[in-house]
Amino acid sequence: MKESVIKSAYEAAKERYAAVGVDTDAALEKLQKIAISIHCWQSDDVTGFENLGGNLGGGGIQATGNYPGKARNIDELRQDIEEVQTLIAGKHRLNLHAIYGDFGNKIVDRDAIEPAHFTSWMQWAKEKNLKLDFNSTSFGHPKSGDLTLANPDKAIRDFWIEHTKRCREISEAFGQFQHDPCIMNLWVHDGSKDLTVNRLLYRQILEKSLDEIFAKELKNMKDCIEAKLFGIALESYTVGSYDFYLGYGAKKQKIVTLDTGHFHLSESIADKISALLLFTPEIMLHVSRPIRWDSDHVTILNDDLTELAKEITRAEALNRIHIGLDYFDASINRIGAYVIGIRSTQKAFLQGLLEPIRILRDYEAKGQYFERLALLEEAKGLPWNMVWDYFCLKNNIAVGEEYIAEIQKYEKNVLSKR
Ligand code: RNT
Ligand code: ZN
Repeated sequence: MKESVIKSAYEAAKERYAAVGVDTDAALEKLQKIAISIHCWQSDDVTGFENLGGNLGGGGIQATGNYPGKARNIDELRQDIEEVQTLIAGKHRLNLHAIYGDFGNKIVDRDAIEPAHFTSWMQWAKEKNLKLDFNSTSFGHPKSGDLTLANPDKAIRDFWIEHTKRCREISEAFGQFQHDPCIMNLWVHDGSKDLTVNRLLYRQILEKSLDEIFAKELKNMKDCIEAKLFGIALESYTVGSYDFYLGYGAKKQKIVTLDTGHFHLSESIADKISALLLFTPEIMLHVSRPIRWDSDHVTILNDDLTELAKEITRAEALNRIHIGLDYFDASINRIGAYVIGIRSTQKAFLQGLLEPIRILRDYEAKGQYFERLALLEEAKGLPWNMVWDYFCLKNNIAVGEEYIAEIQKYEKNVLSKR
């Protein structure tokens, strides 16, 4: 695309936005600083590099599709992330799961992982200007079963408590190394396929396990806890429901992770932001796209996402929000899936930053509700996309659909040879 066209379009957009009291340069400056925590697991369908012979199904999550080119080892995964980096603007983070350690050919069980298994990740991430985040992994293991941290069987429970404690130490090591707190997410699939008469019991056990895991104060990492509505084969009951973790997070001042696929489909995740901001320290997001269920489709720029981003910018809460992605589509080019999701998330936040909020709030304060609704409608058509194109140009990355050709090239030269 011609540089001069993008620039003059931006100048026109800038004027148009100024008319509704919005400074596009200031919005771009803020967008530049938004870091997205890129989930490593889209590149290999959540397989990981353990040599334990586990399978995903064990924990109620599922990647569907069989598109060629999936990353088969650490080098390929890193190569893919490096490719993604060339197609997105800004400085971002990489979100690792415990099963992605650098284990070589060794079998390292989950209760034996340590920071040393992630040294090469820390070094590589530093070279690539990425900060690391982390996740404990309860699924895809012979001891996963239906219950991990909420298991009445002490031996199994202790195994997972040990695993999660070790994950916190690994996160701490990341945080120290990168001089920036590592955000560690804890999600366990624990639940029941059919009716249970012990709802309280399992929740009591989970609470105790969490207390034990979090007993040690760590300074360079932050804990997040993630709820879920249900999982495949665990449909009747989820121990770590939203009520459970919201209560736990408010009481113990832990960060609650909002995965946009983990609620009833008609529930607004955007509406939760302002409530959580009042009672929990920060918020972690898992931006995903549920289709009929927690299907983890590639994130796209839809109303749910723009509303979520707007609620965050309206609350001026960007400094209290961690934006992570969480989807895994194995049916299309996986690098393309990354780039679509990351760019769409940035576009949503840009729209939030460009909202004519001052005038809208003024209308609202005066009870001018027709005017408020009219401007909200008109704002949807303001030329945010010209601002977006300019953002890409400024950052020296593919503008608009130009990135499609880049990904096709990568598929031809790299992915098709795997
Ligand atoms: C599962 C949760 C969880 C996982 C990742 C892989 O439903 O969303 O966050 O998707 O940890
Ligand atoms: Zn999630």
